[in-house]
Amino acid sequence: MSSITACPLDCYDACEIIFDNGVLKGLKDGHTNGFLCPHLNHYTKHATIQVPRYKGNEITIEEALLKLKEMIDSSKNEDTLYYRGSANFALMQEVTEHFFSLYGATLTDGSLCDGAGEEGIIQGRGSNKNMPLHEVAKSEVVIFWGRNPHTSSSHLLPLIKDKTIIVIDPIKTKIAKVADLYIQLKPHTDLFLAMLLSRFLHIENGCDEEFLDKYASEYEEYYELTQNLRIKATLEQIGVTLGQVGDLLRLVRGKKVAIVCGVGIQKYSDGADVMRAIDAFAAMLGLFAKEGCGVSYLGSSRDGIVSPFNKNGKKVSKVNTDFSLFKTVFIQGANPLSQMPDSLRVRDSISKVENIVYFGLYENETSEIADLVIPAKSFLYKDDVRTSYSHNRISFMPKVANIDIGISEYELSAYLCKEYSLPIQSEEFYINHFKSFAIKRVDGLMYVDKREEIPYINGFDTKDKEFIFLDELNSKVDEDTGMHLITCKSQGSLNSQFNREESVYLHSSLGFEDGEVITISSINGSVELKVKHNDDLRVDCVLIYSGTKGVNNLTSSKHALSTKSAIFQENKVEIRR
Ligand SMILES: Nc1nc2c(c(=O)[nH]1)N[C@H]1C(S)=C(S)[C@@H](COP(=O)(O)OP(=O)(O)OC[C@H]3O[C@@H](n4cnc5c(=O)[nH]c(N)nc54)[C@H](O)[C@@H]3O)O[C@H]1N2
Ligand SMILES: Nc1nc2c(c(=O)[nH]1)N[C@H]1C(S)=C(S)[C@@H](COP(=O)(O)OP(=O)(O)OC[C@H]3O[C@@H](n4cnc5c(=O)[nH]c(N)nc54)[C@H](O)[C@@H]3O)O[C@H]1N2
Ligand code: SF4
Ligand SMILES: [Mo]
Repeated sequence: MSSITACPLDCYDACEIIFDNGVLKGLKDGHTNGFLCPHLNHYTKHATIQVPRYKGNEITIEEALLKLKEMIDSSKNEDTLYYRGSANFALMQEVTEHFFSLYGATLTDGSLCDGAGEEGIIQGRGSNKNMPLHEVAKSEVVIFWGRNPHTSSSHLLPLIKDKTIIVIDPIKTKIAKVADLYIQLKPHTDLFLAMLLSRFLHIENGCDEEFLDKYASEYEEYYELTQNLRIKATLEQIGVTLGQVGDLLRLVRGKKVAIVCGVGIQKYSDGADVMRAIDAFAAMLGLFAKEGCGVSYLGSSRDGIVSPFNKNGKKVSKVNTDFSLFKTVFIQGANPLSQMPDSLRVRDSISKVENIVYFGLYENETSEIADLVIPAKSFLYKDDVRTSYSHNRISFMPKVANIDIGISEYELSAYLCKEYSLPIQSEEFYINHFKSFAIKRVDGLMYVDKREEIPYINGFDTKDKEFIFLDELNSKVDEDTGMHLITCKSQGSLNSQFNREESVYLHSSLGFEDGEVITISSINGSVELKVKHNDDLRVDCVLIYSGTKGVNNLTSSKHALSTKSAIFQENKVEIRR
């Protein structure tokens, strides 16, 4: 018998799946287009944790739950930390937070992902409403600005086949190789490129004045701010030519343009300003409130959904968490020992915790050090509903098969709520609650009811409905000649899940041999990795993919300037034999 479900992974696409006798296939209808990516094509082949264990010894699920309760009981409520990652994006994942919040444990806030960019968007527009996939499909020109669609959003590719493509990325990605215009700028200089583009657009009288007068009337002041940049010197420093600026403006003027941004541009302390400057360029072009135009980034997957769960409580940042302050740390759907910045600090801080609980699917650095390991059920074996941060579909995810291994988030929470006499509704109640936000549109598919298809159609969500431009230039072009760490997503892994990378990628002209082991270091720490040559990189870039063991020894756990977001690419690195 076949059933329809959806991929739960932290991915723009949120594909819909036909589960047919153990085989997963992409749904033909809608954006999934009949294909899945390698993660889901091989999903059932990855070995999962089968049996719970305590201090290395196998135990039953019942014993594991008793142990968990004992650990929670062993200290004051707020001395238990609840730390959830983003491995599974479905809505029922938060039911555990409901328990820990009611119980009075400490929760987390902050972002390891898109937080700085989101903050910049909110500063400018008053909210983060995303240009959905279906609108990108209606554009004539697509600018991939720090997004690598072949790796992280492959279901966008069939939708943009005949469009003009522009790519802005320090790596000559697969999409860059077929682009009409490719700009291989120096990392962490997008703010200046975006400002110069706005300035030249204004000089060429290319701004959409009708739109600006109505929705972004402070644009002349912003133009003045862009005049603080010295044109020739800045272009030289960022690795862009005047010709490229001219070409870009020629390709976008008067066209329906989608600027598709990824997290690559904002893994820096001033990541919010970078995103806001790109938004400002979009505003100067009048790309908001029009069909087929806009800026696509990571919207909120929860936009339009009201959570039925309790989520209040004291919160600490998930970027620089001081684990040592807690007696019990409950980790769900995350691998903080690999994916948080500054791994050496994380390892040291968490080593002081008496009770570390890991609730997940796979063995990894975190399960290795956990005192109590509780296997989760994968999405195939539990009921859920999911929404996306890149499109407006809502997908139902019924349990497609039964399994005796592991426990679902709902089952675990129901047990704990019962033990502590805290209120929890039935699983069916929550699933129906989430389903109530779905509406069937003319194409026969389900969408989140309250999301605008064309964001900001009635103006921005700021006080006077106007876009708020950056009014200060707080950053300078980084003139340090050190090597830039690029740590983006790999094709084979989803962060630290599935087939993880093991190499450092360098331009061959740097003189290191393919296959030799080198040391990469920063002010935070170092890692040894095998070299692989990649001449699609700029010579000043060191590429170590997310999920590579040890990559976060190099990264800083400082927050971005205006929000609690990680800045994985802020540190410069050194390489040596
Ligand atoms: N296969 C696969 N897919 C994934 C993931 C995965 O691990 N693997 N992870 C998922 C998650 S959690 C997320 S958040 C998304 C993110 O997916 P994307 O938004 O695509 O993010 P990244 O891969 O981090 O970076 C994208 C591009 O930004 C470029 N870049 C880096 N620094 C700069 C810079 O300073 N300026 C500019 N202009 N470009 C820069 C990189 O070279 C890279 O090509 O992907 C999701 N999808
Ligand atoms: N150097 C570097 N570091 C990065 C990044 C980078 O680009 N470079 N990217 C950052 C970003 S954007 C993100 S989003 C984070 C991601 O970091 P994490 O959120 O830690 O994600 P994963 O590495 O995918 O680890 C998730 C674990 O969750 C478990 N899991 C999967 N499904 C389920 C489930 O249904 N239930 C439960 N209970 N557990 C499950 C699996 O065991 C898996 O090992 O990493 C960040 N770290
Ligand atoms: S592309 Fe993304 S949503 Fe689609 S199957 Fe792969 S990981 Fe899942
Ligand atoms: Mo992410």
